[in-house]
Amino acid sequence: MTTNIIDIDELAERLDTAQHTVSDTASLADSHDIDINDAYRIQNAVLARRLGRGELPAGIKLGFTSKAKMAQMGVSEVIVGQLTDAMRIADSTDVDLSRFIHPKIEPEVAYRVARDVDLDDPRVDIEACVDAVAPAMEIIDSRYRDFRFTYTDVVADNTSAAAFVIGPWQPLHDVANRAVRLEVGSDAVTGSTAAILGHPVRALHALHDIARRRRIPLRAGYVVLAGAATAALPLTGGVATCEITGLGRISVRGVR
Ligand code: OOG
Ligand code: MG
Repeated sequence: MTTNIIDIDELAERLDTAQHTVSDTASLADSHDIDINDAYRIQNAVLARRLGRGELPAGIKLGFTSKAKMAQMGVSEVIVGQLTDAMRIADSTDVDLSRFIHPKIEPEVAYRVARDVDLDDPRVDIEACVDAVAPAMEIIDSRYRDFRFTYTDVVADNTSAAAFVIGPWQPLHDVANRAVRLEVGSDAVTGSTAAILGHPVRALHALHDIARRRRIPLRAGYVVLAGAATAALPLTGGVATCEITGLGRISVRGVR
């Protein structure tokens, strides 16, 4: 039985508790009729709880900007989630895997927002609002059992955001058609930045559009993760490395 009476705070509490107690929860869609507006409201309420614990906004991530990810997760529309400073892991350091339920890692392109974006000014060129680009990896950790969710579930769950690593920033330049390689232990997956909506810069335009519609602030200093270029790999113990031709190589080591 599903219900269409939705208590945003109760569902946000459930997802937030799953995250910080490192225990999974059932799909919200099993018991509730949630539409996309409710899903973003729940996401904001989850974020509010994190900010209430002293975390600071650090950026925005896009999800499902590549066919590989859409196919892996069975979902087909671009989504956004919110990053905080507590999710940031320094390049070439250890990450404590006991923080996560069932972490996966994926290669990303990161952009840096150079100035606050006025969402009401139709003349704003989003590409002119970013000044740097870097190789990155995202650790995703769905709060849902077995990483199974619907489109609205994953939006409510802050698009599985759990942690991210950014490599050295380079002045903004075109990163079309760059080879991407992710290695985790003996597992590897390869792809191209072209998998990100044809060109990663299109992720910025998609973000600008969603940010305007959903009133998501884009502030100076924010990181934007453009979305994975390949399917994600399970993050087990050992070293995970991402290399993007011309952008560089970054790594983290999963430890328990
Ligand atoms: C949702 C997050 C998708 C991406 O880069 O496409 C995402 C998930 O796969 O659990 O971050
Ligand atoms: Mg991602």
